Amino acid sequence: MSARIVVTHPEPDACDQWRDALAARLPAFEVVIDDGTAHPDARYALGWGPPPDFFERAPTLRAFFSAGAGVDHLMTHAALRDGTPLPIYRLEDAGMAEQMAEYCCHEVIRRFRDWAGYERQQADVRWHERPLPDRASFTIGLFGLGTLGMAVARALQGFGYPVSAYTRSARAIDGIDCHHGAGLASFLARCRVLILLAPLTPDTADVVDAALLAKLPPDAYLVNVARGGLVVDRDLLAALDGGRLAGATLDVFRTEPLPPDHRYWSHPRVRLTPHVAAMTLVGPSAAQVADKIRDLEDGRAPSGRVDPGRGY
Ligand code: NDP
Ligand code: OXD
Repeated sequence: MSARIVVTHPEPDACDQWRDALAARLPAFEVVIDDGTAHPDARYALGWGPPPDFFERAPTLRAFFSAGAGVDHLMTHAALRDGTPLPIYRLEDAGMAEQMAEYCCHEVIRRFRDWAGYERQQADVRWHERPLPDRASFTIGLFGLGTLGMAVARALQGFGYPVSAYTRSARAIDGIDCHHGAGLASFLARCRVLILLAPLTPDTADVVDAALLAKLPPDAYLVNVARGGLVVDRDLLAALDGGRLAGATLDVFRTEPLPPDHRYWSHPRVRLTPHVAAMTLVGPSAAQVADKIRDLEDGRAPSGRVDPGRGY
């Protein structure tokens, strides 16, 4: 009997796509979609937000693969949140880095070139050149400089923007002004646009609060493409209402879908998208997961293993 891989995902279409993509790349395996029954002999599983009893029903797993780059959906799972010996692997780029760079550059350029101002002028039938800010002092700050953050940083540098970054550990990267630890305040003080691209962990939960926002330059702009849980919504709304922050582009929220009565939907200083900054591409992602499964089968250690102590 062939070894089994179980796919668990809240969206039925995604289950079908992952099952077919993995089965095509791993013919020696039987790939099945979780149907809520026991999987006494499953060797690997892949997915997003597994049901509460999933790990009890699949006690023989050798690894779980996240169907995304983020693993907060696993690190907060009741069976895993107190630390887990089960190896968890995350997606690394797999076609997301390019999308994330595109999304963030779009928002930065929109702010830098003041396209919103030109849209207002068009509505007023007004021909007027708006001033261009000094590019050399228009620093873009990245809170998190991992696989996706690096792609964003390099793309922004391609347009000539100075890039600063704040990370959990000390980093030294050519051309990027790197900060960590107590360097948070000096990092924030130069961010004309602050982009959040760190995972949601106990250390980053609620990190963007009133105190942090107050350390940004007046008229700064926020882009959150990480997780909604990094931001204290009440404090962000207060900073936007008071004009302390010029605006925010939000792709991720504490509750998704964002409830229809949430103030973000209609706030004049908020632009929002429904968690699409970098979408999982099943083809390249399944190819990456298949490579990792082959590595494990052959006794090699694949990259992208989550450190449960760090939470990412
Ligand atoms: P990585 O694990 O490659 O990078 C994470 C980065 O965050 C690292 O630089 C890490 O620091 C930094 N970090 C972690 N903890 C902290 C902290 N306490 N303070 C400051 N920095 C911290 O992740 P990816 O780049 O692949 O993905 C980042 C996140 O993007 C994902 O976790 C996910 O939440 C989100 N995402 C959103 C998508 C969307 O469509 N909106 C799509 C895909 C991902 P260090 O370098 O020291 O380790
Ligand atoms: C991810 C995401 O983590 O889609 O990949 O947010």
